[in-house]
Amino acid sequence: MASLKGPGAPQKHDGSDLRIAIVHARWNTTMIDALVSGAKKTMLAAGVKEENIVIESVPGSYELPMAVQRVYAASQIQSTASTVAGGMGSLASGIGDLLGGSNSTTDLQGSLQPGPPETEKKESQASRHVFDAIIAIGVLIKGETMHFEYIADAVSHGLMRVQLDSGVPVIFGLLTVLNEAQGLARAGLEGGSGKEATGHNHGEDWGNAAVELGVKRRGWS
Ligand code: DLZ
Repeated sequence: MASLKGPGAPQKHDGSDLRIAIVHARWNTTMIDALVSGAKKTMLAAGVKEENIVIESVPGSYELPMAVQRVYAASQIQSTASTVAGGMGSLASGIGDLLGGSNSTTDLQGSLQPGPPETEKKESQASRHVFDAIIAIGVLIKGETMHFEYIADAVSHGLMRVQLDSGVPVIFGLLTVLNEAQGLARAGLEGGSGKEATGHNHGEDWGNAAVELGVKRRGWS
C-alpha cells in the first residue's frame, strides 16, 4: 500500500539545465554518504549533469548555514566575473568595428579574449555558474545534553534565513533523530548497507525537491 506520508509521487521536471550544490556535514559519515548518494541519484535521474552537481563538506551540521551562504555567494561572484569577461569581448569587437577592417578586429579579438562570437556563449555559461538550488545535508543524533536541541534549532533557522535572504532554494536535508537506528532507517540503511538494506533514503526526496525548486524558481524570478 502506498505510504500516507511523504510528498506523493515525484513530479517530473527536466533538470538538464540546472546547477545544484550539495553541502554536507561529515558527522555520522555512514548515513551522510548514503544520503548524499540518494540525492545525487535522483538528480541524475532527472537529467542534472554530473558536472553540474558540486559537493562541498563541513565538519558538523552547525557549520551548514554559513557554508551554504558562502557557496551560493561564490557562485554569484563567479557568474559576474564571467559576464564581465563576456562584456570585454563585446567591447573588443566594438573597438574593432570602429577601427574598421577585418584585420584590426581580429587582432583586438585575439588580444582581448573572448571575441564577439564567444560573447553569447560566455553569457550562457555565466548564468550557469549560479546555483539553482542547494541541498544542506546533516545528521544530528540526540545525546544526553541539550546540545542537540540548540544545534537543531540554530541550523534550521540559519538555513531558512539563508534561503529567504538570498532567494536560492535551500533544501532541508537535516535529519534530527533520537538515536542511530532512526538515522540509519532514514538513510535507507536499516538492516545493513548492502542489498539487505531497507528503509527509505530521504536523500532521494531531497534530490527531487532540489530539481523541482530549481526549475520552479526560474519561473518565479
Ligand atoms: C559536536 C557535535 C555533536 C556532539 N554531535 C553532532 C551531530 O550529531 N551531528 C553533527 O552534524 N554535528 C555534531 N557535532 C558537531 C557540531 O555540529 C559542530 O561541527 C561543532 O560544534 C563545531 O562548530
